[in-house]
Amino acid sequence: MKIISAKVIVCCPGRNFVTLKISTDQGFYGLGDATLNGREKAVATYLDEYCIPALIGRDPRNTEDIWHYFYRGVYWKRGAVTMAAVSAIDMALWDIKAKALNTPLYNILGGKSRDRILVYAHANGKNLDDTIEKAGLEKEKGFRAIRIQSGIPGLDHTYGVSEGNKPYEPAQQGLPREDSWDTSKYLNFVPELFAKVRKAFGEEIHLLHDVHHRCTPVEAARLARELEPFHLFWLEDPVTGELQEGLRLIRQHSVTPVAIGEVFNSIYDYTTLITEQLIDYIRMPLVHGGGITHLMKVAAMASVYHIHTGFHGATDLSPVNLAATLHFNTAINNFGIQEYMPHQEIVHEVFTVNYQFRQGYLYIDDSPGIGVDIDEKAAAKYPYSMACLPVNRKSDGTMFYW
Ligand code: GCO
Ligand code: MG
Repeated sequence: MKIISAKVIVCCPGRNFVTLKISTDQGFYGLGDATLNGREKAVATYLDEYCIPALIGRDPRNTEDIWHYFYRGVYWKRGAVTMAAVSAIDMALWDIKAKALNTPLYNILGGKSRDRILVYAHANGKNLDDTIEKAGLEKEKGFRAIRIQSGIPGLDHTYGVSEGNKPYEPAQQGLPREDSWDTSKYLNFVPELFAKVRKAFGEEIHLLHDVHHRCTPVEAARLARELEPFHLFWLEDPVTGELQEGLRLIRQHSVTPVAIGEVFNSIYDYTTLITEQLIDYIRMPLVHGGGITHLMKVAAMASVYHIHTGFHGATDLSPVNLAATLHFNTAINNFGIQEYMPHQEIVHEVFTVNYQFRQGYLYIDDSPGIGVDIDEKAAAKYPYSMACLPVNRKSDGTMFYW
């Protein structure tokens, strides 16, 4: 089998997505997600200019060799843009490989370790009461795990909280919005938030929280310790991803489980964290972490240290990534939980999907390959529209992490 062509489809059904479609001489084609929120065109260009010409003529079944060609073989390796491109190639090749064998992707990744995938929902209210109400609505939908984010008294915009009644979407049209931040207001509020949420729902719901990289190690250690009585499923990104040593301080002070890595893109971002057992969940998604070939290795390494997966799954990761991830989660032993933020209806005009939510779990069907298709005519109706993630400043104007 040979790759005869490949193209990048950039579309904006409500938000931007970058999809790679690789076609073969035997009629099979594969899809890969290459979406990097706010930097979509950089990945599209990397694929168009540098990767696609080097893919033509290769046997798509050689996923390991092709992965190393675009990773090890490239002098300027790693980085979010490069790895999103590598991920899309890898995902599309595994899609082809499974379709050629007429079997769902999970079958060639190890078969079924489970029939359903535990997912977590998002409750993001304007304030404490609103957040409890929103969490109640998610519980009524059947979710057994809910991420709790809330507006913080005294701050105008808070990470994770939607505008008005719209679904949460961090990327805004045009140049980045400037948010403002105050760590002490945040740290004083969050323990009270979790005390009330736990009281309202009891112990049977899993609660999660995303710090979104905004604490120093000692602040994060204080937060993790103060949240201990409320038994979080996890505390996410308590410190910035690039500061691996920061996780040591959190571990020394608390047993609140920690998840990290949605902005990671290499196994080398994880080696200290895994081998020193500083974390409990890996979040680096297939779409930004080099696809199935690479994540299989990261997950295997994590499993040696009793660390589980909990992959990033916000709406800026396309349905192609979500479906591929569900196959991956179905097959591996050390699956933990999957983030699930449903895409808006308009997204499904472009992408037809093979997964369904029921009572707290996602179910993937047994169609061959990844099982997601793209309607290119529908995609053409929604051209790219520039949108960026916000930036963040402390209340005195100092540039900060968003
Ligand atoms: C999450 C993430 C997202 C990111 C977004 C950036 O845990 O789901 O933190 O909300 O901010 O995906 O593009
Ligand atoms: Mg996050």
